Amino acid sequence: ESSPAAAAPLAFKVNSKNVQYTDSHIVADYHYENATVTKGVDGSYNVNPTSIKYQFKTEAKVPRVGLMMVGWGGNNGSTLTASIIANRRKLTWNTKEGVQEPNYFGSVVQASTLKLGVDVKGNDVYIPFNDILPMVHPNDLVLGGWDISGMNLADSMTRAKVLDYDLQRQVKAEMETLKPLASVYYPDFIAANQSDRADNVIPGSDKQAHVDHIRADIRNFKAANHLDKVIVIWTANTERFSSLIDGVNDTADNLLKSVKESHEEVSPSTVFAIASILENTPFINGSPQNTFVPGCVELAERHAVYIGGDDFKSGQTKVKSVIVDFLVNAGIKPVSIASYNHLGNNDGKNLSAPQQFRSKEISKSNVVDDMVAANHLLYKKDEHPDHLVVIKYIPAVGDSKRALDEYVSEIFMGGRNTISMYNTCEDSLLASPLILDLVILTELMTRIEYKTEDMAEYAPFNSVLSILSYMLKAPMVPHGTQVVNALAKQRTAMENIFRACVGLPPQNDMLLEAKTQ
Ligand code: NAI
Ligand code: DG6
Repeated sequence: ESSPAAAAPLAFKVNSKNVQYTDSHIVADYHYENATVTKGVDGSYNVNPTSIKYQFKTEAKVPRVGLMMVGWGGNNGSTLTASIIANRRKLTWNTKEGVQEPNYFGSVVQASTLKLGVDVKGNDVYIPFNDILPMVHPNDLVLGGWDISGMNLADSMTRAKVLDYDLQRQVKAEMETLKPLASVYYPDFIAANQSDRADNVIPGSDKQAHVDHIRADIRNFKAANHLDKVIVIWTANTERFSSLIDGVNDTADNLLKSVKESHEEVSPSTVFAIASILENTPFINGSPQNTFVPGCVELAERHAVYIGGDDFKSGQTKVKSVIVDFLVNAGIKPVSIASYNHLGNNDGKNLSAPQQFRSKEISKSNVVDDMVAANHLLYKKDEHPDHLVVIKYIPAVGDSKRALDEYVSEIFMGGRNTISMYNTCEDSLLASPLILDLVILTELMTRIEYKTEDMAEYAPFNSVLSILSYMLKAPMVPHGTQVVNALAKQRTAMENIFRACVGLPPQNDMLLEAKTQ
């Protein structure tokens, strides 16, 4: 193994007895304040404030990290690769608007800021999000991955038709040297219309051999590139859901047995997840299918490996998780949400098949449940707005997805408010930065441990990384815990957990300094 890169100087230091900086770690004492609520027999609530003492320990040295993408030759994979090369080499390119410089817009970690505190005059002070704790820079990621299509990354980029020609031209030679590893292909899981891409597949139908093959790929990639860590992300085609069958994928042992027996319900994405977990490598699912069958989650927990999913949350759903949150918190009652999409890229082609569309329909449909459930003044128990999701494939629009949404809400005294939205964007330019955020934050989480007063040793967080929810349409959470879809809450959770790691209290916007002058 290579030695980690030298620790970069920290962007700030917190002057507090609760925070210690050692040569290798940031150690912070933190009081987690909450309130436990119980309902009395008369219907009134009893509220008991709680305070739990945590200690967070963060390894400060940023390691050398590899990102392996499953579906590397797709629109997201090729776009992200070309964009990282352009950023690394500080390339500029001509467009009809003028000269364009590379950036990481759309990445929370790279292009957003976070409030650190207030200055002596009470004005907010913001830092880059990635200064809150030491994080990997995308330019330093070593890229690799698999695809059932054997095209090199330059040809994949041309096929994707996402980036401007003048940029493609400049990264072509480097991209030509990049070729995806052969992958696991079970035709039954993705649309039949994808079969003509599948010219780069691992032979045979022995699923145990496939798991072993992918494990060896991860090990070899790590060794060849002198990496400290690898993160694997699924950005391949949306698969159909796997059937959940007792004895097949319900427990970790049954799932491993099903792999040995090459059971038909073990999907390619689950093969990749199992291989990654067994290699102690975090695995993120950027597509909607149920890769993380219960046995796979148990396997991750058994090996204490981080997993996260499901389905990148790029445009329509992100807006939905803002708008519905705003309406419901304004006391306005959404009664119907109709969401139409049409797009012409390979993702749209794959989603034109009913079973793959169904996976996406499910992940796009459950995104307002928590916001609705939070307001019992507007909604009765189990009442929901009507919610429809339509996706159509129109080749001519390519990667430029169109999303049309109509929100109808009930307002004061029986009135109606209709909000209509039309959103056009290159889908892959929204999704690619999310891959970076997911990978960078997952890697950071592998360097954070916690301890409460009744724990003798530090421990990692739960294997299911719900802190990634901001980037995911159907966020996975630890078993039995609540899902949060509201975008603002998801962002606040990220900020406050990272602030806790440097001994800072949760964000608040009270501005009492100003209000009590
Ligand atoms: P794409 O269709 O351009 O790329 C997918 C790639 O996966 C293709 O190159 C295909 O050959 C490959 N592939 C299929 N099965 C494979 C397997 N078993 N192993 C290895 N490679 C395999 O799709 P795109 O646009 O890059 O999206 C990727 C995934 O991300 C899709 O599932 C999509 O639904 C999901 N997603 C995309 C968003 C976006 O805005 N682009 C947003 C949310 C999710
Ligand atoms: C059309 O819905 C195709 C999908 O793959 C979406 O583009 C993707 O899931 C993004 O969805 P959203 O709702 O996050 O914009």
